Amino acid sequence: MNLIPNFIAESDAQVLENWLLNSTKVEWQQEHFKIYGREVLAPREIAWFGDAGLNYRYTQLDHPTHGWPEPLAQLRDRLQMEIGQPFNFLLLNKYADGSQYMGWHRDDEAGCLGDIASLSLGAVRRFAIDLSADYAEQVLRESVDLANGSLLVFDGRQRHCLRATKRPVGMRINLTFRNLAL
Ligand SMILES: O=C(O)CCC(=O)C(=O)O
Repeated sequence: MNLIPNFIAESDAQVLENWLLNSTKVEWQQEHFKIYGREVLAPREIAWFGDAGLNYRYTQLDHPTHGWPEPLAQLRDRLQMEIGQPFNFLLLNKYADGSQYMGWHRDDEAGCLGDIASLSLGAVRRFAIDLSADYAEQVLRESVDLANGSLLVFDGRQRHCLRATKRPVGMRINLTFRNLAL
């Protein structure tokens, strides 16, 4: 896991956040999941982009892609150059306040290869990851506070989550660039 605190400048983070909130190209939606037969509303909103013709299917839902709008294509190009791996899919998460979160999970479905590059915009939120080796007796959890403009590169096969908080925090948007096996 590698944290780069100021991957993008505050002013660029603001421009990107405004675009993500206002562009008609970004279709935010709150998904429903079925858990033990019950319909549950996800405690966040999502949007997604990727190379035309892909479909990231997880939690039994399809996420088809139709290409990259300009500001996101630029960011993907920079990440590919600096991290040295391809990214063909982007999942965005929007947390309205501290009550919204992401539970513990792994991103190993649908052939997600290599590392995930995760850019944070807006409120500081705590991310936790379980770095324990498979079958280890000792649980090795690490937490990191993700601030505006920071980039976290991590292995999506390791369990991770975004904590809820009772602190009065504002909105946060998270961009997770991924490489799906074709
Ligand atoms: O919002 C975050 O930083 C976590 C996102 C995440 O866990 C995911 O997209 O898989």
